[in-house]
Amino acid sequence: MPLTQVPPVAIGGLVYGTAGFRGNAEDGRLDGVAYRCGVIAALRALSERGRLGTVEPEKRQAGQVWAIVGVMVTASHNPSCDNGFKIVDCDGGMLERRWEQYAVDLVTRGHRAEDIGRQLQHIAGVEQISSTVIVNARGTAVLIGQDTRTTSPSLARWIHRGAAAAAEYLCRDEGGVGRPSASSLQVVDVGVCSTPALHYAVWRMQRETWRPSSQALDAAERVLSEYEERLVAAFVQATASSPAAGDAASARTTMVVDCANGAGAPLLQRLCERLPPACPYRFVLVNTAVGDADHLNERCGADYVQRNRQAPAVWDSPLARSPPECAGSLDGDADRLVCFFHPTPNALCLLDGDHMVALLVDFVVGALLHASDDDGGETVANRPEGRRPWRVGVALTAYSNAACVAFLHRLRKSCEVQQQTRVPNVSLDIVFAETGVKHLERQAREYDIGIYFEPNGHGTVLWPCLNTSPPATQRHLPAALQLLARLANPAIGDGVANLLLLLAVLHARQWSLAMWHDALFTPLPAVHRTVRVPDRHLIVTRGAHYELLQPEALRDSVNQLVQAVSAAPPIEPHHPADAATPAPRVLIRPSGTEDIVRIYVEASPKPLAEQLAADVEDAVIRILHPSMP
Ligand code: G16
Repeated sequence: MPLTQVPPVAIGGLVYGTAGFRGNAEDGRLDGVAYRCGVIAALRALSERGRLGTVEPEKRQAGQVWAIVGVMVTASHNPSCDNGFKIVDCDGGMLERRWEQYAVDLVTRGHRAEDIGRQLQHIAGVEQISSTVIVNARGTAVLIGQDTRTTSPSLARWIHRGAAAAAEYLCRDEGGVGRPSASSLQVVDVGVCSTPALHYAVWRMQRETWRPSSQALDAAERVLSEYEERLVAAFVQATASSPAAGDAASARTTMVVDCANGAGAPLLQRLCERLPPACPYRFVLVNTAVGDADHLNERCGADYVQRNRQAPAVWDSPLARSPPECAGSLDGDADRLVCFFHPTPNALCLLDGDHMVALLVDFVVGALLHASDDDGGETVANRPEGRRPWRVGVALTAYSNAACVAFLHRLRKSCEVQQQTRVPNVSLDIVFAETGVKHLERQAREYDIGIYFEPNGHGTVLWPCLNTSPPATQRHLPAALQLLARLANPAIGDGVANLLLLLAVLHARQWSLAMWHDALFTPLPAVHRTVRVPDRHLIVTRGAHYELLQPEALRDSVNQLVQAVSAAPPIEPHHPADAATPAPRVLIRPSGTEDIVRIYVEASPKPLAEQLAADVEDAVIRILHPSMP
């Protein structure tokens, strides 16, 4: 398809927000954005092909590795009328910032075919995408995945057209010489999959060599099925190796999983079918109506449960009448998870990303400390060459509850105290990043083991030590952690993989969800609110803790409100180990995925948090939406 039949971008002022482009997709409004995402994905893959050819000539000799970029069609937790695009970079992670900017330029300024052509040439020049690369682009592919929205298949076709047109246009620019054959840049649609599965496919394929006969679709389907096999195998092994394995089937725990009527449902169904009868968990999947777009994320899913502290509506199961003791909710594209249980029929206890990060850090640090006990009397003198303390890093956002942060600091302190009299084996850092997996992931990758989570249920454990350390270090990673590493998605946070990972850890500890909930910390009362205003971008903040800078009137109002409640009489400590209850906190920021302002208030006791949140909401409306009554 030539560049002359380019659909227009029907939505103004789009930004590559927290996780790509998003908007209302009705009436083809996102077709133009899809097309331009295809263009960018093709260019990114071609630039990677060029880099592999010049920078890593040894790979040429060993056989070429794939140069792959993914585009996921999804608006994740948003309502079903929305859709969007998450571009998966060549390493399986989030798109590099420079390329985000190219994408924004193309979407906001590439109005006509000529504009797109000019920008294409500009990017090809800056990124040194040579004519040789464009013509000989075998082993280069754009993989398209889609969630279950009704608009996804047609948007996937527009991505396909954009990617193919970009490659064709650049070839034509070479004077018509060496027009690419059909197999040069391959653009393939893998159909419905979870976002993390697409990340995994890209991550895995770029570690493989291709042959002249290789078809990207075959390779993608193979690695996607390998992703499922890997998860099942690691979960079976992790839950079989615990001391309690082999107990009677009656001891099995039933885990109810709300699939949000989205892309996680078919994936989890396939995984569950392959679990052996001896598996200590029995999964009951609810909200699996993927053909019914109206029900996607509708009163269900991770976002709904986390923000409302409410159990999901269950559309397709009698379980609605008997609240489960062990449950989890995925979101529409299955990249996040929250867990919950009902201590009494009408109450809900939530286990969000804070509980997940606390459990996993506790487990990882504990395993590393314990491993050093097993080493017995290691000294600086007899420590094997190349071995140094494990650097464990935890990356959080300002939305993490102060009680969780306090727990992690206590853990860091206790880790230091335990190692005072011997050669330290573990160090623990706690760092903060702005909202968004893309920010957290960059921070977490700086460590040997990086753990990042957002309270909304996005997160994972990353194991950079397994890719970069000398093999000697790998051998010293305790077996329990090597197993966890196989359960975690190596490319990105993954709701389905995390479900299995967390259950494996709970099984190893012989903990129920209730024990997990009570064991680590008690969150301070927190309230989330969202407000729709005419222009959410009037809110300007600074840094990972979202210091409010603009509008000044709002900043001053919020400061006054916080000071007023801070001056209130002291409150009882919320956790016995906390010396004092932290001060009330208010965060206000524009969402990067929805046309809303997010307000987060943390204060104790709960009625104070509720009142403060209501007052802050009033201030936001008064200052940013003066016409509202
Ligand atoms: C995306 C991002 C998350 C972020 C969430 C909400 O998730 O990947 O990191 O927490 O959006 O972002 P915001 O507060 O800016 O709306 P998802 O699951 O919606 O793709």
